[in-house]
Amino acid sequence: LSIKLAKQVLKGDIQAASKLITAIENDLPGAIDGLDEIYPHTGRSYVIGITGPPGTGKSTLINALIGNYRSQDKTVGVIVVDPTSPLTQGALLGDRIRMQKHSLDKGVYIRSMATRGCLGGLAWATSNTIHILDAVGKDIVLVETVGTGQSEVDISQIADTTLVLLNAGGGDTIQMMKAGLMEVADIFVINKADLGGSDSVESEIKFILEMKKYSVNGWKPSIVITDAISGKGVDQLVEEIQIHHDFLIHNGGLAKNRQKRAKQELIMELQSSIRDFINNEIQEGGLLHEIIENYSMKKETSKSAVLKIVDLFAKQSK
Ligand SMILES: Nc1nc2c(ncn2[C@@H]2O[C@H](COP(=O)(O)OP(=O)(O)OP(=O)(O)O)[C@@H](O)[C@H]2O)c(=O)[nH]1
Ligand SMILES: [Mg+2]
Repeated sequence: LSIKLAKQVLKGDIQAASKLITAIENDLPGAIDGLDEIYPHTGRSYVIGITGPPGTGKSTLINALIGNYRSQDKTVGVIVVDPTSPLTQGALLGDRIRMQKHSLDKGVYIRSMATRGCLGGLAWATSNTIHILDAVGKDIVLVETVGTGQSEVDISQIADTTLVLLNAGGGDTIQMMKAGLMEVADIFVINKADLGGSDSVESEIKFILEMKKYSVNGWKPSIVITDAISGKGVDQLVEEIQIHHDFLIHNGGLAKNRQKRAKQELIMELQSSIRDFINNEIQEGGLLHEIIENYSMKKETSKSAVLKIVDLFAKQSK
């Protein structure tokens, strides 16, 4: 089923994409086969991560960015990652409302993702959702995560360009530094400029950047001031994103980052397959059960037990 869906995704069928994403989210058997089908065809989309403290205007800014990219005739996919799903139904609803303007536009696809049980599951599902939106033909994929420092999804590992949003006042700069967001920003966005105080935050960031000499592979993070509601500064932000994109292309950073990302994805995949194998087979009657029993009765050495288990894992993975 997933392979059939994947083939439709490659033809640009967004409904098939949506179904495949659901299969991934629910970890349905065979979903991996669908991903394997599309993987060779990915790498066209440009992935932009938007993170920052809660309420800084990430969703509102995404709404403005969608407008800008659509006016350039680029298609857009949006993933809103919500690690605390059951508690924030309201927030999800809010995201929808803030991006509502674009909900009827066929060139825009918006998806919220929430945690499903196992650790690392969200990062895995998010990466694969990006692949699916890429394969279905979205030019730009925007990924929103809340940057609290304990976020399950490290956006800078996933995105080509990472935007860190903050506001004037409210101590966002300090919060941001604590959360380790200072290091991940390719572009700092000081949003809610209409409320004033942006200039002093800009000086603060410049000062910290100067002091710490942060640079991501030779890129010196830039700073853009926006008012996401009126859209002021958004054109300049899009320009800065383009400059960063060109920088990455020019020095080979884009390909390098993506290779690094692919390696991490495979490791995640491996970890989750091993975890599933253990969880499924450790119960009574499972393949692992007897070997472990034998080891506990000293009928088996640890070395031979491990070799047998690896062998079983290999057979089962086929
Ligand atoms: N004055 C002003 N308000 C803004 C601006 N951008 C966003 N807001 C408001 O700030 C509030 C939060 O905006 P969101 O876009 O939901 O912020 P968010 O960062 O996505 O929030 P979470 O997803 O809950 O972390 C909303 O009431 C927005 O209308 C801005 O540039 N100026
Ligand atoms: Mg939001």
